[in-house]
Amino acid sequence: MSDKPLVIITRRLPELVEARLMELFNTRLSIDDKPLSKKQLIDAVKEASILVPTVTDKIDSAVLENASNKLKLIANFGNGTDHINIETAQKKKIIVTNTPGVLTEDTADMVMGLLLAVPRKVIEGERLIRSGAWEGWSPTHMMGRRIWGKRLGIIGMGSIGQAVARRAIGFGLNIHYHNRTRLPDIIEDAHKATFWEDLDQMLPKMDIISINCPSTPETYHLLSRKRLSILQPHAYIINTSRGKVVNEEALAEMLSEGKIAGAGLDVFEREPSVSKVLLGAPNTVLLPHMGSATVEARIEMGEKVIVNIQTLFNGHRPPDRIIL
Ligand code: 8YV
Repeated sequence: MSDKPLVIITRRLPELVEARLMELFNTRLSIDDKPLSKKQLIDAVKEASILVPTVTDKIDSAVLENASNKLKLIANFGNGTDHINIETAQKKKIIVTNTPGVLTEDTADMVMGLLLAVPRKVIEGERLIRSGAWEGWSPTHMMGRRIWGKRLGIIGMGSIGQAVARRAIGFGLNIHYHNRTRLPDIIEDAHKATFWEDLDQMLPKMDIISINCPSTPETYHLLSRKRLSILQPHAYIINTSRGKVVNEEALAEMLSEGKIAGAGLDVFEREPSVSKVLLGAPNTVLLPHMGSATVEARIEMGEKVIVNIQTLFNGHRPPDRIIL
């Protein structure tokens, strides 16, 4: 048995990343790639010096209260850390890091994929062909809505929001955004972006909404039933951030009733479960949380994790610390 600090990885990571983790550290890999149960997570925080979780591990205060003094770092494999109770971690002097920057462009690409797929009925068309029921071209068949010239309202204009704006400009969309803080003029000008301090004022003017803010207590149900009801009935919603930012039940009902034109969702409130109403809603494209699922992003996320661990072992502060 090694006396080096133990690094516990909760899920399978790309081969390259796992091999490097094994070379560098006393690493325990996940064999079966199943999300850890609460009991397994508690055992892990009791034993590990470093824990490498993912979005599927709920590291709440009940889990963290069981952490031994050995646990120095939770090096999250992913950007969002809403599944980790950072406050309790900080109280227990456990550093939490994430993997910023490396999944920005891929997530923004997925926003564009959904933003094109929903109004232009891409998936519906594909399903029709495969069903064998296509009877040929007709002037009024599969009519979607034009993207060019429409207003895109981005909620959360951090690096992913800005990457979406850069792409959306190329598709002729007019960029609007709501953010906790207004961006400097130079960034606003570069994105030809209009700032809305008041989300309630922005929402009824938009044709498409893209949610790109993190999930925090403040953003929980930011798109509440009330806010969803002030959207124009021809509006589309794209969410690649976190399901909890939208009242999913209200959204599903309003999609089914035709009060919102459509939605492209890569994230859900209770993953991996998706409500039946949402599954049956029209003009809705549902994806299994794959916004950052490229080989490149997942390797770079692994590299970030390794750098954070190695920096700590070298006696320095890991670069991607989450600070409340
Ligand atoms: C990751 C994500 O795949 O980084 C995030 O916040 O939502 C995803 O793109 C996931 O978090 C991995 O843990």
